[in-house]
This record gives sequence, C-alpha cells and structure tokens, in this order.
Amino acid sequence: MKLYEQLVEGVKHFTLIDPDKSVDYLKIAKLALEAGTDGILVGGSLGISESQMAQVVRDIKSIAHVPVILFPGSLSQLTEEADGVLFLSVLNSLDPYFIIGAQVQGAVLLAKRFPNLEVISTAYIIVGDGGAAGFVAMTKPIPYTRPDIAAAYALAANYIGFKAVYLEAGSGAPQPVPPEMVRAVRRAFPRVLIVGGGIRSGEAASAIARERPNVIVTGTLAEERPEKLGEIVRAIKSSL
Ligand code: 1GP
Repeated sequence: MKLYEQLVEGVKHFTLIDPDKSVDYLKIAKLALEAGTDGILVGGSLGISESQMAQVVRDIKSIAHVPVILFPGSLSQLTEEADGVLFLSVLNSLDPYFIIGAQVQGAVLLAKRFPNLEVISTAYIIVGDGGAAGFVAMTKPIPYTRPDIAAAYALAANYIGFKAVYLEAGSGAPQPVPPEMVRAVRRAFPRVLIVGGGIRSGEAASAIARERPNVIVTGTLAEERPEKLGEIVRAIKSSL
C-alpha cells in the first residue's frame, strides 16, 4: 500500500525524531516502537546534513516495521532511504522562500536524485509562536484563540490541492493546538490532517484524537520522557 493511503486510515501516533537534538536516536526509536507508535518522522529546524540524515534514516529503517517519513526543515534533509517525504510549504510564512522558494529547489533535487521517494504535498500551518519552526520559517503566528483563521488556511490548502495539512504548535510548545482549532481545520480539510507540538499527556492527546485528525505527533516527549509514550498511544487508540 502506498504511504499516503496508509495515512488516511484511522488516527495514528507518529514519533518525531530530530537528529540534531537526539544523539541517542536509535534508543528513542526503539522505545517509541515498543510503545506502539505507528510511524516515525525524521527532521528538524536546524543543523542536519544530507549524509547525517541518510545515516539516521537508514539506521531507524533497520529496526522499524512502521513507515519512516522525512519532515525536512531544509534542503539538506532529503534522502531516498525513507518511505516518503512531507513536501512542506509553510502557508503562513511571510517569506516566499518558505512558501515556494525552497520547494522549487527541492523539487528538482527530488526529481533528479530521489525519484522513488513518495512525495506528500503538505500545507504547514503554524499556530502561536511555533517554536524553532515558527522562528526559522518567519511565520505570522495564528493566535490560539482563532480557529477560524486556521480553518481559512486549511480551506485554501484544500482548494489548492495539498494532500495533507500539518497543524503545528511548534516543538516544545507550552500548549498544544486547541481541540476546537483541530475541529475547525478537520471540517475544512478532507484529506490527511497531522497535528503536533506541545502534546505531553494522554489527556491532551485524546482531546485532539476525538477531533479525528489522521496523525498526532509527539517529539519532545520521546526525548525527555519516553516512558510516557505508551500512555499517549493508548489514549489515542482508546478515544476512537
Ligand atoms: C514538532 O509537532 C512536532 O514539529 C512535535 O512537537 O516536540 O512538542 O512533541 P513536540
């Protein structure tokens, strides 16, 4: 089955591994797999080279029975070792480079060097200050209190034809995206919806899961409190 078709089914839990932050990425991947995670995203906002990315993905693939997907913060984070790539456009960036500039360069790289990588066009919508992603991608933050604005972006993503929306509060965000905002975006966008940033408890994960996104991502938790990952995975599964 193609990766995209797997993402459309149910509500899954994905673990984000940032090779720049996690020296122990294989240990984190193992713990996440034991906890029942459904997929692994690899990427980060800063400091990852192409060779490092290829090595990290190869290592994780050697132990993972779930999809391993690139979540690139820059052009140097592409490799054909993965099962696919979230081809991100930061819709609420103020800098055209992050909306279409990097994508034009990335598209040529993908076509010439990595033609077998499954590409999933993804509208990246950043809420609040968005942590490092929000800062690096020069975003105009969507306030937590304005689900209607997030939904308007998602509606635009739908009409433009993106295959996925990633609603992002930013890695390590003090608060996750509010469930009301996930609900509004879910109504506006009929394809794959990914939600992440600041999710640290089973309660927060199940409140979001009840709004039926397709993927819920945790990253910081896997690095700082991997023993809690099982709780998150169970909370998602039991709220379905
Ligand atoms: C960041 O959405 C992901 O891109 C995960 O965020 O690290 O806060 O879990 P956390």
